[in-house]
Amino acid sequence: MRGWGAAMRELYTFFRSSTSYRLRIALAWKGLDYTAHYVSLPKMEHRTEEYRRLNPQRLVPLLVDGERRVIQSMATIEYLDEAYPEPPLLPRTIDGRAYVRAVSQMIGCDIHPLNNVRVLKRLQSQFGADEAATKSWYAHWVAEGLGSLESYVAVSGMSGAFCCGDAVTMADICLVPQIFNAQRFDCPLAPYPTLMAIFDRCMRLDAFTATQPSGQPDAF
Ligand SMILES: N[C@@H](CCC(=O)N[C@@H](CS)C(=O)NCC(=O)O)C(=O)O
Repeated sequence: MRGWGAAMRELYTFFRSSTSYRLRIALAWKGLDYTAHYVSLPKMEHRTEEYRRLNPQRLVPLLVDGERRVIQSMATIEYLDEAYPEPPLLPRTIDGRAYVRAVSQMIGCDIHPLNNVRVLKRLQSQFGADEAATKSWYAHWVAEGLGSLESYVAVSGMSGAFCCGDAVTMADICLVPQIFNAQRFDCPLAPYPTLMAIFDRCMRLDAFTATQPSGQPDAF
């Protein structure tokens, strides 16, 4: 184990949360141990006063690293990369970093927020969307987002075994959980051969498989 003692690092996580999965992968990739706290989204544990005191945004994940509390999964991955640089999750070159951040944000800013739990719930409570309508909304934004991402990664000239060359980066850490989400909602994935080839390669690595949703102690 590198870095600070395991007792000083804590992750607030929910097994099915793709943003939590991002951090589980990043921590595993860097060999950083932590104590997990399981926050059930269906039980609304993230909306309790107790959790709000830890994370005013009332979302998972939350990383506590010693004296630091870090929220927002992509900001947290960048934080981990600065605090524990090896192995790196951002490329050394300015072009590589711009590309990895762009891929990550296409997922983290333009796909995931539209399909988040509270957005789907709001569609149902405010507009009366039933399960079929909710699923169709979900599939629409996945198709729109992954379609653009497939084209971008395929023509970028930057990809290799992984999104950026042959090294795992934050981009792959954002991609894999998003594919898990798409699979859970039965979204067709055949139109994204480049992304799925990268996904398959990631899923041969321990950091991605050992941290996947179904293997988490809070999975049901
Ligand atoms: N941009 C934030 C998003 C965090 C987020 O939305 N987490 C979801 C789980 S994947 C959540 O806590 N959802 C609870 C809700 O929507 O009420 C991040 O990347 O950390």
